[in-house]
Amino acid sequence: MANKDNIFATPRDHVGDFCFDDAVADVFPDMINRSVPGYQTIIDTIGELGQAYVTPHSNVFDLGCSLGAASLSVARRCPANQCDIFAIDSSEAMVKRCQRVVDAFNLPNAIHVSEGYAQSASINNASMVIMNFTMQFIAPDERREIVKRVYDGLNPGGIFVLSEKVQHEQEAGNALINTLHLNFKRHNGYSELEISQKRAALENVMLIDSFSTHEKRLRNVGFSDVVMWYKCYNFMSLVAIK
Ligand code: GEK
Repeated sequence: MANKDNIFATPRDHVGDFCFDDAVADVFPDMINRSVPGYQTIIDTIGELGQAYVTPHSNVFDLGCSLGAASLSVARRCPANQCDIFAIDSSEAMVKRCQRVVDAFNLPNAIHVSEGYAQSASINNASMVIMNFTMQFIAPDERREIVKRVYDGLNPGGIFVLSEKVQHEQEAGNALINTLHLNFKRHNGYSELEISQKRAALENVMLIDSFSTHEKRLRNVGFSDVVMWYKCYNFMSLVAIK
């Protein structure tokens, strides 16, 4: 069973910025499942998209892979030896555990795990690039450049799966989706203290855009279509097609 996330359960005098350290990596599956509505559906669908779009002898990049859930989903769904999957994360704690997870399975497609920044990943011969809730942790002024690099590294017809927490552009609607998400977290057993301390920890670290900001950025670098295939409260997943 996954370790329970109670990182923010006790009162803190000072809440520092959130970081992906050993404590977070140890409870990550529980944390993300109780915080992101539909996380497992998104992971399963990423595998299904891989099955449909990954072409023979191409590369797949999973930028901000954490423990490798999206990479594993693609590795399992694609025909054997179809692709090389590069799972990259900037957190040493995540990468160490991700490597352990990958080593524990005999997978039909290779997953190469490495520590690094999405900003400097060398993306080439890609039929699929995944950023599953990673862009939101990257400085807003660096986002366009990453999207451009993803576009340039994709083969024609390749896809970019971008999942993000988003804000609604009008205040009333934004309050509505935030409240629904808050209730989702309460329902999943997070206390008011945990919710408020985590919110404070993420305040300077997770900076979210609206759907239209993402869409404009993707179209601006050249993606021919942008499909929002998933949305629940303030979480969405897009597929941008080259
Ligand atoms: C999943 N995709 O389970 N470059 C690379 N990695 C980064 C960067 C960066 N610049 N900044 C943050 N990260 C995963 C879930 S979690 C989402 C992704 C969440 C990494 C960070 O270390 C963490 O592992 C991941 O992005 C974000 O499908 O915690 O809400």
